[in-house]
Amino acid sequence: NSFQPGFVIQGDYVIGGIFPLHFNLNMPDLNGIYRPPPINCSGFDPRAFRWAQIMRLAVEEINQNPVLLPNHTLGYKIFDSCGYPLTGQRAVLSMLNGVSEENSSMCTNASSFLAVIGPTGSAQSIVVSRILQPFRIPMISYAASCACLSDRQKYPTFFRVIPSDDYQVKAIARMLVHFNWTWVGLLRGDHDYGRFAAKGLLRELQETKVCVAYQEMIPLLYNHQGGLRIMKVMRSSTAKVVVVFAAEGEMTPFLRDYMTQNITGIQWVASEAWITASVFSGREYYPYLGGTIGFGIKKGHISRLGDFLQTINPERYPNNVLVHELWESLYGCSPFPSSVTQMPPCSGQETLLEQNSAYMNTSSPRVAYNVYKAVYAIAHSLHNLLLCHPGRGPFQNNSCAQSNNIHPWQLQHYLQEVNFQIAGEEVDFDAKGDSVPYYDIISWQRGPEGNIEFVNVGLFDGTKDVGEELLIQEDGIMWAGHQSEVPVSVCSASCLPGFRKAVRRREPICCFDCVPCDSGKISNQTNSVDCTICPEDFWSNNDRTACISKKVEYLTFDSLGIALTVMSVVGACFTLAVCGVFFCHRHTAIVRVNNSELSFFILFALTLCFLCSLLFIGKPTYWSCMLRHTAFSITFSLCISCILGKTLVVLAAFTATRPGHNIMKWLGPKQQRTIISSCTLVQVVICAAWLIDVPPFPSRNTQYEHSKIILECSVGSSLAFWCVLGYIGLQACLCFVLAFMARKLPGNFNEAKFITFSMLIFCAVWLAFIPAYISSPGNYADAVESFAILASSFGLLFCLFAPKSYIILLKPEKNTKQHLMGKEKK
Ligand code: TCR
Repeated sequence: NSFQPGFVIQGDYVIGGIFPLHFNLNMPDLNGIYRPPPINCSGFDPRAFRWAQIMRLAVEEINQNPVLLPNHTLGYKIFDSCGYPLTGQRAVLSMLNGVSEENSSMCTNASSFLAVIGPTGSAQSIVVSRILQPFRIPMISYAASCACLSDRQKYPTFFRVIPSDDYQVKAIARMLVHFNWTWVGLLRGDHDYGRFAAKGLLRELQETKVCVAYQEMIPLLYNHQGGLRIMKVMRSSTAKVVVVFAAEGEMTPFLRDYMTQNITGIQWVASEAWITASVFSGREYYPYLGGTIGFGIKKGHISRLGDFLQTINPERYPNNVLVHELWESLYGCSPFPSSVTQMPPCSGQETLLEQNSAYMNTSSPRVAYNVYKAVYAIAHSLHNLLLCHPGRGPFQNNSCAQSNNIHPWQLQHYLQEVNFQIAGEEVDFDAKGDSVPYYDIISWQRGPEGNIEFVNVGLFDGTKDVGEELLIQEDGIMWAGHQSEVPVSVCSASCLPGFRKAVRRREPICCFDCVPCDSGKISNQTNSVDCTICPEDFWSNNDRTACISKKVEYLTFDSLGIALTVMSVVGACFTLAVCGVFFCHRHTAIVRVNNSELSFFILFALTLCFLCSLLFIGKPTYWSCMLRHTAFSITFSLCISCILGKTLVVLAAFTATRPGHNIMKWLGPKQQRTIISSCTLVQVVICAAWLIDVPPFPSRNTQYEHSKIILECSVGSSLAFWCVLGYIGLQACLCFVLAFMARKLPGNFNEAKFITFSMLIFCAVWLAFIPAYISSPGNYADAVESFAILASSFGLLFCLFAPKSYIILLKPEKNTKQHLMGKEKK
């Protein structure tokens, strides 16, 4: 056991201290066949030794303090827990057994301890607390932070001056979210601290968008294979940020292997237990650990710390093994060489000045400050206990504790109540024995000599409102790999606007694919879960990032519209020109023979037909829609009626030449007009019925192409539409049949031939029109109809009038009655 000469003080009230003065456990073979040898601790830890010194310092200060505990002295005994539960148990048992330093076989009074300070780790604290419970001895841990220890039912005598890890995991979760590290690895030590902290972090992360890529455990008794296996996982994972809940003990061998494996690019998030471990601050660590960030407990100022620590040296404590070990570990030499150690002898010139050594680093004590606070907490409680007025005490019958026989449980009562100031900071315990949740954010930055410095870059104050707890000064921080930009650790890069997340099967939600939104849907934020449908009359843009109003389309004066216009105007002009020619030559044979009045009618109707096609160009309006089909059908009807009339006349004229037939009597100009107008009238009536009942109307077609609104004329009633076309078709067919019958009739200039031909063209055009019209998209249907009108008009114009015009203009010698009838004379 570790109380060493010079390091024990007797006092009126004795407190015990348990510190992990060594970090290595040499487990003997416990196979039960032979008596197991004692367990050996090795690997001296100067940092823990410093904590023990702080306890001594605090007790000395209190004993010298005339205000705190006047007329009483505090004593202490310090035990080595060796950093393991097993050895922690051994420490507390020997403490309770009261092994005396003079004679180790003699027991002293077990209850001489009023309180215990320590041990460090949660796992040891649990064991120690369990053992102390029957004696109701209160314990104050300066570093056991496991949230599990907040359970007053299980650990009724447990107090601590370190915040519960519940706050730390909350803080780490906030930080991961803050830096958008959504894909992290999680390492933990194999102990209660690591287990509960990892569990707590996973619980905290459940409500965030952070996912844990892997979770690995560093073995308690570190071994090379176990370490390499973890490093393989780390290397193969895409998670660049690794959160580690471990203590210095297992981190040291792990990091040694990590560095020999030469893994870089990992951004460490250190738990509080190793974020201030100065063993890792050497310059060789910087390439691997530089930029590490984590939460450290509050630091404090202990004014006499430096001076006090310097009083320790081998000359002053020649028989103290611990001081020897300190020298050995700090300077690598043995102050009093013996056969046991293989160290070279010390020169005697070694001085404790190095600020960076694990022992003398007094710049910002954190855990050490906790030890200091814990001792003071006991002193203040004891002080309050002794101030008790008889008859007004807190115990049964308002009694007080007897100053010469204080029971530990009486002190516990005062500990629970204690509230005092130390270096301007208030110290007290809540009902669960916990202390205030406050952390500094510490970042490992390169110092002037290339070594690592622990720089304070923010804080986490758990007493603040949600959302305001975390405060980080990010600028100037150098991250892992000496990078000035915050490292990125995501499973999948975030989806840009225009895409949505698609979760991969059997993978965490942080891993997803980005799928572009369908057309008509958009997402305007990064990382959208869904694409939203555009409102009516809106459509997605090409990038799918915004809804834009749909393009409105109709047949306008673009190239197609202009071509149609030109054709229709040219057609109309041609017709008028033919009309002019016929009018000038109205007295010539060819015009007269061929029923000039009807010809003019036809030309007039054809002009209208040409112009009709213009109605299809331009934005459909209420009026233009009504006019479009009706105007064209009536003019066409008129036109074909005239042609029909003409055919009848031709047919009649020749039949009439046979004796006994007086058909011409029935086909005088008057009758012709009647026939024409009645035929047209039928169409007019159909159209009128159509307009009155279900008139065509402008409509918006969004079905054909979703990104466009096509303005078109809905026919209103397709029955009416096809009736109208059917009627024209009927007329045309009739005309064709009659003309066909008359085509063989004699005469040099038999019009019936041309009529047959023109009707053939006409029918061909409109037969072709039907499928084209039905299958034409949107506004092209109008163009098709318009084109059909033009084509059939041109067809009629040319077939009926080109031959005559040719004779009139170019072959006037043939333009005689003799010639026209010539064939008959031959
Ligand atoms: N809680 C750890 C042990 C520990 C520690 C430390 C050890 C903490 N902080 C600083 C050495 C130095 C936090 C536990 O086991 O509960």
